[in-house]
Amino acid sequence: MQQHSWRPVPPSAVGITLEQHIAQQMAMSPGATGHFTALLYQIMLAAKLVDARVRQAGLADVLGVTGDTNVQGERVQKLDVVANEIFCTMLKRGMRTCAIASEELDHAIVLDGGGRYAVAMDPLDGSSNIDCNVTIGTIFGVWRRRSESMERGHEGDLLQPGTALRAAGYIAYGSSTMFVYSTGPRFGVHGFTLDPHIGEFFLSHEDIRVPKRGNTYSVNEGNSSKWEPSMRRWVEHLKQEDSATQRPYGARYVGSLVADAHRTLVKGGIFAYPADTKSPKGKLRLQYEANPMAFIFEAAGGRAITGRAAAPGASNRVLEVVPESLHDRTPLVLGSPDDVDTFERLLVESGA
Ligand code: AHM
Ligand code: MG
Repeated sequence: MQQHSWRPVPPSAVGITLEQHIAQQMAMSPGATGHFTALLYQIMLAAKLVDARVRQAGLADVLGVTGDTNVQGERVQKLDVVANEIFCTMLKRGMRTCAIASEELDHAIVLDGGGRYAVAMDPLDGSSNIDCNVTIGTIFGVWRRRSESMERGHEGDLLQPGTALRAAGYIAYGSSTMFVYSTGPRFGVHGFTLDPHIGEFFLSHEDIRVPKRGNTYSVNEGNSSKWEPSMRRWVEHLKQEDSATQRPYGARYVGSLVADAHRTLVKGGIFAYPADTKSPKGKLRLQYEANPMAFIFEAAGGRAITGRAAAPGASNRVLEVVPESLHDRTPLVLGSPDDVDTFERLLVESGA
């Protein structure tokens, strides 16, 4: 029988919508005021709007190069630009946000109005996959603002480490659309599938736990000539025969972080985007790609590290990296705890 890494939804929970789930989590949080709940509603609404545009891609002239005009003479926008506008507009209108960082924007948007939360997002990640109908996604992280006494938000509200995240999640626009989120290890990680007929997310993956070990690895091996030798040794190790550890591992790489991370979360295994000679700091962005995913994986019992062995007395958890600027990059290795442990052990043995 097939093993699932999430608890099958009990009959009582069937029919729970994402909105109801968020409300129930709020009811379990003493002192909750509703601001955080309202913010999550805005993110959910933006996700539905982006989903509608993704499903029309190719029909509605949203593919293509920014600056073109369509047959009606209107400006054609790239889907990632459209997604950014949708998320920013919903967050601004929702009045709960004081600062927004986006992969699409050079600078933070800081807002008046006393919103209590700062949101960092990649509104449509996996841009190389947009034009060829492969899964893409939105990634978001939510911090409580630092500038409590000020009316206007501040860029510093977005420059907090992942350990301070209050919530994180992603939306995968794939064969179905899924909204996966967590408000921390105490509340777990939950996945909702969009019913496209009525436009509502329903709980489909309750309390997702990443399997202790998997049997797939996910890395852009085309970059291996640019890797450190320890990375190449790790991949060679995964390809060796050893039935006790289910090796050789299978290779799976979509090139959309949301798709690769989601598969790893549900089925187990390991995903890595290491530093290489082309990207010495890694490719993925700390605040709106790596940190939200690290938060989700840790809440689901997995691990997320920077891909380097920890120095004595120091941590290599992604969540503990102190950001210096909005668009910082970091190497990222995440997945099943045993698989990340093995990665780390081989790194240490190679003296890396
Ligand atoms: P993007 O933000 O420009 O879309 O790039 C991020 C994406 C991730 O989704 C994915 O993990 C990675 O880049 C793939 O990079 P590569 O094509 O170098 O393998
Ligand atoms: Mg991205």
